[in-house]
Amino acid sequence: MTVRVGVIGVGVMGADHARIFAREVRGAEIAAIYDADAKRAAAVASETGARDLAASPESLIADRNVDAVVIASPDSTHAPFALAALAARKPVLCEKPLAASSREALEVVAAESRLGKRLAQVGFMRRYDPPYVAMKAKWKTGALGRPLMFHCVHRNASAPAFFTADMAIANSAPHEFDVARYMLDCDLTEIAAFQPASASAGQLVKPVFLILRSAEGALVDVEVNVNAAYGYDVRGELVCERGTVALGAPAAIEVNLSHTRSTAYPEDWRPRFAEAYRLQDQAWLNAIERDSPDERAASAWDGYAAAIVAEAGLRALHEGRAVAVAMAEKPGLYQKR
Ligand code: ISE
Repeated sequence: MTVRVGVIGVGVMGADHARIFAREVRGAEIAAIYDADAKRAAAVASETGARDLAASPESLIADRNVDAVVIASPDSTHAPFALAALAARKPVLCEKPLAASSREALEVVAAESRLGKRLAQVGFMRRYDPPYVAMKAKWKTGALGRPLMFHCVHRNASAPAFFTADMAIANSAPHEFDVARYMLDCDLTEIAAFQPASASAGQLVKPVFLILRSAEGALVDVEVNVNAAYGYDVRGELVCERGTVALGAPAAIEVNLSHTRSTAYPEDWRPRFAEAYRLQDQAWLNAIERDSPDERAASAWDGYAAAIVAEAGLRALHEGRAVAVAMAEKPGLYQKR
């Protein structure tokens, strides 16, 4: 089976997904591309062999030659396009965040529940990253005992001038919120947020330090530092009752030169998570072929969960106190079977 994929938005991530579907996975072809920048759409279409340039996102979703839709347009458009794809009963892979607010994410959850079928997957690709997967498999063997703490570090080399501390919580940290829920197999119930004093206050966004509690009582701490300067660096260590398990550096080479041993850091997340994106996109295609969701996939409910934790985190930062995460009731469609 060949899934005919339509891609809405071919900026950084959309263009990457289009290349992955065209060249790096089995069972897909790029049927149509839409981007608000027509030149960019044409360039990615010719690079990926796309058959069609759609006139609008709506016409791409409605196109009978498009079986499934990737949404990688600006964040505020994710939920409306996801809802349109669900209305057309087409599987959708939506880049994170699923929606601009938890309320809007719940609309996607409600629409999918009404369909009675999980058709939406959110692009929380870390669930497919081999080191995170191995970390989870290790503690699940039982040898380490129960998880007590999960230390997370998320550093970007630099952030654009418009980036704010709120965006560090609403846009960057959701990766950790999702991977913590995935790793610990339970929800996050409380969050507190702090920022250090800094000599360069007022210039660059300072790091944000988050402490969360899980439903089973484990603690999660997350450093989000969007102006770390030295490179892209994601770390994680799970501290369990009898030992710990930490992420290694995948695909990093070690150089010995001039009396020094060194490893390089990438400029952004794409090299670090290249394999995770590939595995995620392949799993999405396989799920479409099987007509049942991938068990590791982030569902619309997971997209909602990340959004509601981020909203509690923003309140925690602004109000200077720990805030409880008030999750809606989980619809039956998303209960584990
Ligand atoms: C960026 O916004 C992303 O979405 C990437 O997936 C993430 O790894 C990166 O750190 C973020 O800045």
